[in-house]
Amino acid sequence: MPRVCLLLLTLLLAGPVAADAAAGPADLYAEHCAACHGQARLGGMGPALLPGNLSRLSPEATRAVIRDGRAATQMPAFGDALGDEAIDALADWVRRPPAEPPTWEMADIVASQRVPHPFGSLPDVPVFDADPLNLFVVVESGDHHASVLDGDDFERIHRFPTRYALHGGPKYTPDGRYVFFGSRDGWITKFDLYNLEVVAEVRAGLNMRNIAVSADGRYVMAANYLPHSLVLFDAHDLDPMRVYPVADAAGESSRVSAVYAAPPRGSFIAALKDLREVWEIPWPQPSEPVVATGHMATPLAPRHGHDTPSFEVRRIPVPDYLDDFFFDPGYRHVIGAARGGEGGMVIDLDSGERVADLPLEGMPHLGAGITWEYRGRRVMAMPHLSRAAVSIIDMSDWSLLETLETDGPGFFMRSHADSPYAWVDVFFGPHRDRVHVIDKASLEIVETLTPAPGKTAAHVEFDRDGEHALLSIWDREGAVVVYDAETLEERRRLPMDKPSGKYNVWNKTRYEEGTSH
Ligand code: DHE
Repeated sequence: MPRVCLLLLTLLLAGPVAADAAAGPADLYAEHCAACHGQARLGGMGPALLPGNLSRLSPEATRAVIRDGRAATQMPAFGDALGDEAIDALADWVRRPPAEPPTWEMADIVASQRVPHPFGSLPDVPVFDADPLNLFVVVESGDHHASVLDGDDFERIHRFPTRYALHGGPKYTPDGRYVFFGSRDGWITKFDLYNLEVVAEVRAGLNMRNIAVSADGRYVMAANYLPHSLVLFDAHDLDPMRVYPVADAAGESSRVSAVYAAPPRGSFIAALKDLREVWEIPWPQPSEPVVATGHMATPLAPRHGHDTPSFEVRRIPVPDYLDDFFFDPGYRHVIGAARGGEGGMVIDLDSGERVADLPLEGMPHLGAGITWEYRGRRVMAMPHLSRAAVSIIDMSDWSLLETLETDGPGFFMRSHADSPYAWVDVFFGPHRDRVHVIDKASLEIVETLTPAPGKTAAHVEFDRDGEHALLSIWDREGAVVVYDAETLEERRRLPMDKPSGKYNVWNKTRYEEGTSH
């Protein structure tokens, strides 16, 4: 039974009266919240619960989240289990600063680093016969492991334990040899896919959002919720290079929503959660002497639109907070949305101007967006986290082209340039065991699959040639189901422990249009 369900069951059995009468807020926290948010409120599977991280949440909204849960997260509703009094006390308590303010500074980061296999010390030849560019890494969130699959015959090559609660997509070096994982509690793990070994690890923060790897594979940037920072690493052995405290000119600090690599710009782009700014941080270009690497698989275009020195911050003021965002393929525009907002906005990253508003009510999941060519123009499509719909936007004028009704709100969407179909899951609601297949030419749902009745089906990833689509059965007794991407027939079913995301080396390193980056 999933942990959240166990928690709920315990709460339901305990009942509201017992919870109200017996316990103070610290005890309530220890009993109901600590498993996900950490004993010291520093975050774990759930975010840190400290005043600095709750600044955008009013006291009433804090109570509402505890009572009703939070859409599109693992946060359950405690309204039936805790009485109003207990909820008020808990909401008030998590908004108070802890006796010892948590810190995680450069010295802590340095002390956390371990390098079992320094860069260059392991053989440069894969220990397996499979095509190293068609491997899949599958994150199994049930028992915190990852599997490496051969993308041609779908045999499992290796399975290894990961840090607790990995979240977000692992990121590859451009040659596909190394993959970097990020965990919610701040660990970055570098794994050598040729030798199937963890080669370096470091803890970037206490509560991390995600990581990005520069297009030349030389630098890793980590985005943190706690502390409010970005941290730059040399990718070779994960040596920390620089901590960027994230604050505006007045000293107001912010969590980082996420950081991404923008190869055509030669920079990292970070969106901030509590400040109306986007940060752009360029990495050194090939002509600059600091880059000395044999890993340059992707030629870099010269930077455009700015002349910020390497590793310095260019601040781009934006009209609203960006909780969730997406880039056009040229990385000229960022398409962003605030979680509580009524739509999205398009911002020109060179001028910083808002060039369009997008009519996207119902929490568009922009991070899951994909694009394709449709009748001579590029369109982008995304599911909504609180609406049973997929929106399709014409990127030539940012108009809404189509809204497809689905069987429930979705989380992930996927395609491949060589596939006629886009896949979207139904992640929430009674039909969470269904997945829709959309014809990219007619913009219609042409098939709805139910691979394991009663179990959540989510997150698709294609193989290198777009011939197979792999889908997760998101359950402790789950599986990765391999479909023929053209006939939509099932080819194989590989048992796995709550497989969440799957990441194909070729599609990721080639920035394939149908997948996440
Ligand atoms: Fe995620 C990616 C944010 C909840 C599973 N999620 C991401 C990314 C961000 C993000 C910014 C992109 C990171 C990257 O790849 O570099 N996720 C958020 C949230 O803000 C949200 C809604 C609340 C939160 O808890 O932080 C959230 N995410 C979840 C879940 O509840 C999911 C379903 C289960 C889990 O593991 O926590 C979940 N998120 C994922 C996965 C990806 C992801 C599997 C990678 C998708 C990909 O294909 O790249």
